[in-house]
Amino acid sequence: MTDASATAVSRNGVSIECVKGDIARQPDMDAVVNAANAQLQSGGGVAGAIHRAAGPALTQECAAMAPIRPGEAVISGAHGLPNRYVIHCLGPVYGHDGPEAELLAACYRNALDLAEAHDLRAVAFPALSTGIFGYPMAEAAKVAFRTLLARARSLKSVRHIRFVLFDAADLELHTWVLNDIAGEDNAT
Ligand code: AR6
Repeated sequence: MTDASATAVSRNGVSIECVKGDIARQPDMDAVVNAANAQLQSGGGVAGAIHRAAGPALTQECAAMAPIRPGEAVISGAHGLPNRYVIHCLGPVYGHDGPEAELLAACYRNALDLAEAHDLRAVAFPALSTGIFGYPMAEAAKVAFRTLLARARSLKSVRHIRFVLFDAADLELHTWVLNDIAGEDNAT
């Protein structure tokens, strides 16, 4: 379950919130996003939590869609997870896959496009690329929220975007960046 709701910003009837919690425990979301590897197999961090909770059927389903490239997103069933779908994104490895910001933004856009194509209302994201892939968290948060706020203006089915952060410091940083970017965005 979600531990704490920190902040929410609304654009065009779409709410974007940051919470502290585990991406594999978001039962009120239609889809959760996986910080995947190219082969769409289990791993550490988010991918480990999602594949453990979903079970081996997720790995089997994903094998047919692999490999994917940085910036790409694909969708699968959720199997043992309490959601309808998993959207798998391959974020850029910082300092290796470039241009990083464009590839990271593409992940968020492509994930939302898949959610729209499946008429989903609520989608939860982890902070893609900020763990094993080494993207500095503040920089990644700016890319993520700029992309989500811009895309929120044209979303038709998605109404609720949740950003799930693993610990209190990450939540605090994301809350700050979301409010800052939402303020900039209001000023334009
Ligand atoms: N719920 C929410 N956030 C989490 C969770 C969780 N259960 N676990 C970790 N985080 P990462 P990446 C945070 O490494 O950087 C995988 O093994 C974590 O603190 O999962 O995109 C794949 O197989 C960090 O801030 O994703 C790939 O090879 C963020 O989620 C590679 O790692 C992302 O961390 C992907 O690396």
